[in-house]
Amino acid sequence: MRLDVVTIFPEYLEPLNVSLVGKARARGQLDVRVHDLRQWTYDRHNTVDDTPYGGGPGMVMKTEPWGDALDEILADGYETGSHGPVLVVPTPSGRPFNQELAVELSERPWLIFTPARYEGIDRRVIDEYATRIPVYEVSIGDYVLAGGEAAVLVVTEAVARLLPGVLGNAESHRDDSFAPGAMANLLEGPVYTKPPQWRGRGIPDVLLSGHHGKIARWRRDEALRRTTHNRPDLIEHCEPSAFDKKDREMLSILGWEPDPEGVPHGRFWRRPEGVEE
Ligand code: 6GU
Repeated sequence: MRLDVVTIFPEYLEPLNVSLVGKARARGQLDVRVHDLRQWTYDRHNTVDDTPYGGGPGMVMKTEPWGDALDEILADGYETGSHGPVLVVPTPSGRPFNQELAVELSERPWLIFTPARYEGIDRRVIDEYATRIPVYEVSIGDYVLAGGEAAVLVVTEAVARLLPGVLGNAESHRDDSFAPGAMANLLEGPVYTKPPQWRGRGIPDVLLSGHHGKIARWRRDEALRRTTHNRPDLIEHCEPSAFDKKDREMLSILGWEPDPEGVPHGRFWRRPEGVEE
């Protein structure tokens, strides 16, 4: 996979030399090219921004540097045999980045990222390239970052670990909490390793029992418990058929009720805190 990143802060992308992504690059599984947007400025001050039409606070990134950068990168890629580029535009107003989108992007041979600073990029740039190649405007969560570079690191790591041969074990993603098509998207429960005692704290007995069935059940119960606590929305959106008899027993203990009157599609529902029957 080829990755191009165009930014005014190339140093911000240094972490792409480290760990999983760095190793994938060293092995030749990822061809990462970070470009300084100011290469495509031609004035004395290397200007990349200007005031917004219509007024308002902040600055907007100018069309010309982005257009020249993207034209040159696309031409270079095509000349050197790359194909099927997509543009990934990090923005807090994008669609939520999730595991499904990570899988979709991991299936493309070439991603071009355009992390912006200031109030974003002049809209005409995105509209122009959307007539040529697929464009994904993505947000990594409901908060505002000062720029898209951190989002590029997030998306790159989520995508790179899905590439064939990048993670050690091909089995490892099937169980990911948010693997598409997982029966139920539950959060994973706690994990433990040696020593068996630490500061007076032991390991749950079941994990030392060697009883694989009981261990699997315990892990599932802990996943249901943690998901109830941290992401109740995931349980509310689950198809009830994702839950077996033992799941339902645990869900009941955790306060969930199956198929209550008035809940669409027969999903699980939990009485809001402090509301009595
Ligand atoms: Cl992709 N960019 C910025 N600037 N802020 C964000 C974001 C992206 N995703 C969430 N917040």
